Amino acid sequence: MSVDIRENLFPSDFAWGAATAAYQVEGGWKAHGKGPSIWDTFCHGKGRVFEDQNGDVACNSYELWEEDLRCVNYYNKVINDLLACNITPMVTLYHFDLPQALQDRGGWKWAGIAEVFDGYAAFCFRTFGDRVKLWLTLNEPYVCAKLGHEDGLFAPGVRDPGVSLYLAGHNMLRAHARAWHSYSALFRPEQKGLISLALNSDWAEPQDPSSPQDAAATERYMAFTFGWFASPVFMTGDYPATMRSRIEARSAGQGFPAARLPEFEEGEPRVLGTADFFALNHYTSRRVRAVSPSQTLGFKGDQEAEAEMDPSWPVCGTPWLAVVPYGLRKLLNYIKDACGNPAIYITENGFAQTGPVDLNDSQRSGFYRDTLLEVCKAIHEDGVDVRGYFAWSLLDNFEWADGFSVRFGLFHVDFTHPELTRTMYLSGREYAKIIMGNGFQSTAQS
Ligand code: PNW
Repeated sequence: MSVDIRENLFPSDFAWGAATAAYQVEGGWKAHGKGPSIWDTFCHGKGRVFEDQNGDVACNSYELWEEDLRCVNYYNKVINDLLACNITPMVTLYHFDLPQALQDRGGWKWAGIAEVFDGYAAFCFRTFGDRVKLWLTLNEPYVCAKLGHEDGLFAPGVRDPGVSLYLAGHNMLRAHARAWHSYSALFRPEQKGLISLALNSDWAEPQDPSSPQDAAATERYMAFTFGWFASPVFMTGDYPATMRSRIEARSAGQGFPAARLPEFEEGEPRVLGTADFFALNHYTSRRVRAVSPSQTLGFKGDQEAEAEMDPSWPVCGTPWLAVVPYGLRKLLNYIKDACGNPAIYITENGFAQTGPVDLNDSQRSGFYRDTLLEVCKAIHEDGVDVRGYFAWSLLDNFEWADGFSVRFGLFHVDFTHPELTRTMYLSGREYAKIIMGNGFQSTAQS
């Protein structure tokens, strides 16, 4: 079936959205009795974030959502305001900012965190679940594990190659599974919502398409990034076989008493099937090549693959983000095949701007258009069940270790102005037109 870009291109009930995250926009870091989170601690240290910036105030959404909002009712008010504006909230329970008090007990490396998370999730279901029907437990466990516990580039800033990331990832899966089971057993019968977790994934292709070594390295790369969390939840209930066998063999060779990749234990809540839809955060693509085996302890040695940019791909504001719209279509097909054709929400996708502010961000507008055309092809030509697309992000915000130097917003935020003035970018207007037309009918020339 060919796609006519002058027609409505998306299903009539397609969900359009824009995403944010608490630490990145709210500020209010000590407001109304809030204790510090690991990102507060991380940013208040030196040399970790661009120009030692922090999210103490960020976009100050905590106050600017409406001046008279106060702590207890903040999220209730946000949810009610969204519903009043005919916007359906999809709520993420954990987006990188763990309470520091839990980090002090070991954070995601502490097995007990699964019960604590489950209790917190149940509180949220009980408090907000009458109105919130779409839930995500965790945002990007891969990024939290790898950047937070292997590279130390994100909070909690742990640099412990090859060990901590697997433990943190494992406890995140245990926590997620418990929350899904609690929702299913205790809340779903009445609240009738859906719950999943947001997994980030690049699309990967072999550096040399004719090289079997590069093809195998590409498979390993997908197994170690996508499969690490998708396989336990959507495919087999365990980590990918290649992760298990490689890490087991290497751990033994490195003198560890047990494999560095934990086991899912008998008697623990089942992880397989604990997602009611697939939530995908996608930003970029990579070319992957095989590297020589190395005994160096770490995720990279376990994976034995090197991911690189294709020089022909344009790079937007931040160096890791090559713009490859077709990669999203390929990845959607990959998920369809690997995970049994799940309903998919694209819960984050976006384009970064750095340097001088350009409100006339035609490149970003073009990025959204090109990318959404690929999503359309995936829906209509490939039969992928894509249910929604949420742009990252609604507002320019605190971009983690890049501070305020990298801007992803549909709205510019003037962080030098005391009122943190919001101004819509051209891309915000163009995205609104796409949403209004449920496709490209009002913007397409061809
Ligand atoms: C996601 N990387 O994180 C997060 O969910 C958002 O909070 C964030 O603002 C957005 O992407 C843009 O970066 C990522 O280094 C952070 O590959 C870093 C990477 C990928 C995703």
